[in-house]
Amino acid sequence: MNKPCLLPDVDWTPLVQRLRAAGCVHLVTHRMPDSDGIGSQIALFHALGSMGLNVQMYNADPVPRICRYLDGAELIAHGDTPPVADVVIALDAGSAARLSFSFPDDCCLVNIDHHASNNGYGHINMVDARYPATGAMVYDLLLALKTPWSPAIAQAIYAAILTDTNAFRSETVTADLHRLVAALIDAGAQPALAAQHAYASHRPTRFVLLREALDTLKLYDGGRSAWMYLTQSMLLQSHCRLEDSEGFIEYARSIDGVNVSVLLCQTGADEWKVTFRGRGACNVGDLASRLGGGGHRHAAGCTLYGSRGEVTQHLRQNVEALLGTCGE
Ligand SMILES: [Mn+2]
Repeated sequence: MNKPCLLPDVDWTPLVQRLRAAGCVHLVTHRMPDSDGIGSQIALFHALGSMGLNVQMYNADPVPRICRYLDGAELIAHGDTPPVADVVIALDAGSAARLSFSFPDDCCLVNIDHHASNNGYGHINMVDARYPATGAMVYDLLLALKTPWSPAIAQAIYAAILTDTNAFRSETVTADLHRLVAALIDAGAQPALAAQHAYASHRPTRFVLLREALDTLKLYDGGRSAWMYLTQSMLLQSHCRLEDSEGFIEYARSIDGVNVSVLLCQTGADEWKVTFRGRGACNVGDLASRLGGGGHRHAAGCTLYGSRGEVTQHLRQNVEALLGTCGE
């Protein structure tokens, strides 16, 4: 059966032509990579390799635990010195700052991303917020490249889509997306394996941290906003890293009547990584952009500086204003 393209009106031709003329390609995703970034990277790595290109995967940060089972994850290097390449493809990175590298002027920077807040920092920009995941963009790109499919490629793209749709629970899930996913399963993707690694492979210490985080859960704005925080001492005491808190915000988000949820994670003495989730008309992507970050309509984030009290107060005002504009 032919694989269905997800968004047939997207023109991949300029990128396909550039890749056919490429020699060395460097694939990179954002800092603190997630399954969408890593899955996209691995799928494209296998596909471009089958075209005979010299492909390398290199990120600022290591591969998170939940992605290490993917075939090819062991080939992803990390550090501060990216490889030299004539084409650099940034995947799932909403801004150049999220990559943490600067690239030589003579390389062609390709920006493949589905964040609405993406500012088009590449020489070739394939940015489309209609896609549920960057992995789904790579799927359409591979159809345009006409490269052969393998179970490793299908699994990597499946993993990307699974987590970016919050396990097929987001508003971005459509019948066309399910047809795409069916094609991935036909090509060898294993949904149960992906779910096992994404949602049932936590370290026990995560639950020590979760208990701490849930202790901080508070509702404000008449029950329409839910707030949680994590400090560095909580991480230290529970022997956890920031990646162990992946998914904590879903507890705040899952409360009936909550339209905006906020998780503050302390990443430095006066530095806070803020994660937002929105519901209905509450566009937290716009809010995060105004605060110097970015993301999607219902999932976004930013970094703020100050004491927890200062940052919380600033956020409370902004969230209250947002709730005021998006009705019940
Ligand atoms: Mn993504």
